[in-house]
Amino acid sequence: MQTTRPASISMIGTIAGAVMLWQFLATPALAGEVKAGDLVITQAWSRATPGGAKIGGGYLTIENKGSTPDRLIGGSADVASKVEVHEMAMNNGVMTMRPLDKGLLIEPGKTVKLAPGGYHLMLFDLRRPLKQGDKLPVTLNFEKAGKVDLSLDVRGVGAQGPAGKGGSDGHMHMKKMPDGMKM
Ligand SMILES: [Cu+2]
Repeated sequence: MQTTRPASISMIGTIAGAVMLWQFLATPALAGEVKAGDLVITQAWSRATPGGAKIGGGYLTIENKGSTPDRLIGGSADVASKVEVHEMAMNNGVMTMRPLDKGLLIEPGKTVKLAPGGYHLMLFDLRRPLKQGDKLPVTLNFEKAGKVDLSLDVRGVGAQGPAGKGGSDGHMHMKKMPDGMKM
């Protein structure tokens, strides 16, 4: 949906732009598709953060259409001091998460989904709250595909979230999360 940007619309003409815009409005659940080498990234989104929350999450789907593996090793965002790739898992009945030190492997021909309750981007030290409807620019860093700019569509606080808060005392930054903040 890059074509909904004003610059592109002016290039392809008002009528075509209006059609594109209509298509965009008609399918609000579909985020834009971003291509980077053999990778196709779709459905990049985040969740609104309540009041003083300093941590946000990022979710997206990455497809590797090439014949060699790649790795999502990290990222950056103006809104955050640090962006990490995390994995969430049940550990002795407790939901914990940890950074993926070697990055997230994206095997050739496979699609990897970052979603609540599993792999996710973690945005630290948010400089402002994430608001529903925002387009949050982030840069992803892949081992082979390099740096990839995209934006996360910020959805509601409870969007596609797992039910319940869960006891999460196994991970340091979880302690800073206010009630109701779910990754
Ligand atoms: Cu995390």
